[in-house]
Order: sequence, then C-alpha cells, then structure tokens
Amino acid sequence: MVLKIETIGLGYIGLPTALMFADHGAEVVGVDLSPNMIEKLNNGQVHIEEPGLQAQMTRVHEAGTFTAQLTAEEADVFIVSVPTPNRNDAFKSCDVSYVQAAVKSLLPFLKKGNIVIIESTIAPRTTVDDVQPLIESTGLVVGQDVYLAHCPERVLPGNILHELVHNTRIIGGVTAECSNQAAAVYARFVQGDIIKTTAGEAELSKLMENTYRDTNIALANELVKIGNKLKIDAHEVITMANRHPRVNIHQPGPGVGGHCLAVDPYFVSAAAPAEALLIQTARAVNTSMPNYIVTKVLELMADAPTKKVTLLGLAYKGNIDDKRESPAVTIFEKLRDTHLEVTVIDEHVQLPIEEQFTMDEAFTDSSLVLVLTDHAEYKTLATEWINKMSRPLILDTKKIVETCPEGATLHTIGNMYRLLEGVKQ
Ligand code: SAJ
Repeated sequence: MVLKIETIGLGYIGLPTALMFADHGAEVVGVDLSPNMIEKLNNGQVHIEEPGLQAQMTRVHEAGTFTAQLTAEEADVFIVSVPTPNRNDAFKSCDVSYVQAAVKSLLPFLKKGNIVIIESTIAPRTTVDDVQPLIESTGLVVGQDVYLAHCPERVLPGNILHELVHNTRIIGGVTAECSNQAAAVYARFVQGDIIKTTAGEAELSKLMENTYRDTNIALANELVKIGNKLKIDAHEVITMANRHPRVNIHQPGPGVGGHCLAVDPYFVSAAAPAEALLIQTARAVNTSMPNYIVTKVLELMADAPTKKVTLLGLAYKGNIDDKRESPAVTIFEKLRDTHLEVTVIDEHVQLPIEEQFTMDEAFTDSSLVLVLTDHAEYKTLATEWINKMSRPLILDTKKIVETCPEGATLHTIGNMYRLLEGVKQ
C-alpha cells in the first residue's frame, strides 16, 4: 500500500520535504494557509528559490504524487513544519502557537496507527509538554495508538536537497516505538545516519547546534573589539589560533543574521534563564555589532570630504536573497538616521526601484565603502568604481574583498584600527 504523507506548512523546509517524499514513492498532500501558494504549487510551480527544487517539483507534478490544499485530511503520517518565531517577551521565548494550531488542525483526522512528526524548531520539552497533551485529548495514547516524534531539520539554505538526503537525521520519539516508527518514514530517502533518541534530546541538540555557532561567532566578534583596542589584527590571530588541531574560532562580522542562529539561542535561554548566562552574553555581543560598526563609521566619516557612505550587501549572508534578521539592514537603518548620505547595493535582494543603483553610481562621490555581506560580486573591486570615489576607503566587515585597486585603502573589521589611525593623522 502507498504511504500517505501530509505536510503542514509548505515553506523553506516543508515544501522540499514534501517534494522529497513525493519523489520517493509516497503520496503527498501539502497543506498551507495561502491560496495563491496552493494554486501555484498545483500548477507545478515552486514559490521559493532553491537549487534543484523546481526540477523536483516538475517530476512529482508529472507523476501526480503531490497535491497542495488549504485544509487537512486523513493520512498515515503528518509532518508539521510551520514557523516558530520569538515571542515578544523579555527572554524572546519560543512562540509555539503555529505548531499548536497545526496539530489541532489534524486532530479530527487522527486515527490509530498514525505518526505525527514535528519538524519545526521548538523550545526544549515542547513535544512532551505541549504537543502530546493535544494529541491525547482525542483519547488516543501516544506510543500505543499513535506515534509522536520531533525530527529537526538541519539543512543549509542553498544546499537543501543534498543535505536532506545526506545529513545525519535525529529522530526524537516520545517513546522508543515512536522513534522506530518515525525513523522508518525518513529511511525512504535519508542516506545519512538515522539516530534515534528522546524528543527532549532532539529538541535541545538542534537548538545547541545553532547556539554553538552563535557563541563561537560572539567570541570572534569580541576578539575584534579587543584587537582594535590593542591594535592587534583579530583575523591574523584567528588564522594562527585555528592552526591548532583542536581550535576552530569562527569568523567575525557585522553581527549574526538569519532566522536560525539569531533566533534559536533565545529558545534555550528563555527555558532556563538563570542557567544560560553564556548564551545570553553571546547574543548580547552579537547584537552589539551593528552599533559597534556604526560608531566606527561615524569616526571614519568625521573629516570626510563628502557625506556619502556606500554599503555593499543587505542579505544576512553571501549569495542568498534572505534579509531576515540581517545585521546589514540594522546598520543601514542606523546610518540612515545620522547626518550621512547612505547608498546601498545588493544584487541578490529586491530593492525599491528608486533605490537601485549601478556600482558606478553607488561609488561616485563616496567617502567610504562598507562591505556588509560576503556576496561573490564583492571579491573584486574595479578600478573604475574606486576612481569615482571622493576618498577611496574600504572597510570590509566580512573579509571578502580579495582584489582592490592600487590607490585605495582597504582594511577589514579585524584591523580597522589602522584605518582609524590613518583618518586621524
Ligand atoms: N556568520 C558569522 N561568522 C561565521 C559564520 C556565520 O558571522 O563564522 C554569520 C553569517 O554571516 C550569518 C549567520 O552567522 O549572518 C548565520 O549563518 P550560517 O551560515 O551559520 O547559518 P544559517 O542560519 O544560514 O543556517 C544554520 C545552519 N546551522 C548550522 O550550521 C549549525 C543550518 O545547518 C541549519 O539548518 C539552519 O541554521 C537552521 O535552519 O537552523
């Protein structure tokens, strides 16, 4: 018999997951709230940009194994993949209301033998404390009549289809049988290891992966502040330190963006605020970076020949179009509120038409170019752009610029003390 899988939430993770199952022998129904999206998907068109996804959609559309609709119906397996934003409280805790609403929407169709999987990133204990009681309100017992597990996704945008198949998959069942049942579902396409654990361990391990990166980046960002104070190049220090076989300091930058690293650590610290001191400090260091950069820009612009500053990049990281939680956006907004004239360029992000400039236009009469995103386009800065500047100073916060014409002064965030000394001389 063909396995019927229903995915609730068809966003960046839900849609690729749904199509992957539809491409591996399952009959898949995708559920989402947006009528426009549903119509597009049923016409065989994907609504998100991800390499290989449209080709996979075309395949399953032709095979007739995927359909999208606005409401839930009966299935063998339900996969919940809906957003979990930060709440507006002091600790920015995890808002599980969309997860709860999604689970409630499938309850009328739940029957014996069904498997419910939560893929959304959730605060520790959510599966057992919030989802299990909802499911058991139907009279069905988890681990006996139906199976419940948290199976977090860990894929990197831009490489989702490969990583869905090849990454290690953590399966956190509420009981051992829940883990066995959910593991068998993913075994359809996962070629990486499938590790069975408890729901709580799966929830916290997912969160700690991103928290580890956030904390490590905070260390690099703090090192930048220390290095600029002591006049020691932080990038050089990191390169040396990382030659040690057991050291891997991450890269500093203008802050940490995206909807994962800048969001997930709060889910952990909100769950145990008195214990999670390091996690909170790391967040504070990373969120302080835009202000730190803005302060340095104001110092660099104090005696500049013009008031114009040019920003390269708005996306939260290189070669993507995603601006969510982007520190570049924060820096842009803060600089715009000063006396400076700010021009921004980002070839990957859709900007209002009146804010679209060519590189030539963006560099003309500028007294400082501030690189904020590591897009490949910024590896080489052309002589004709630099020649248009009033004062050819470049501050590269992502250490992406490899080729800079003679005559320009280029410094990274790690050694901008040199830039500041030069300006003050
Ligand atoms: N960043 C630095 N320095 C670094 C690395 C990154 O400043 O050394 C910044 C980036 O510029 C960006 C932010 O951190 O602003 C996040 O970028 P990222 O590439 O580290 O992560 P995401 O948010 O795109 O994806 C992460 C991934 N998690 C890990 O690598 C542990 C991905 O595998 C997860 O699936 C994803 O979060 C998620 O959905 O949780």
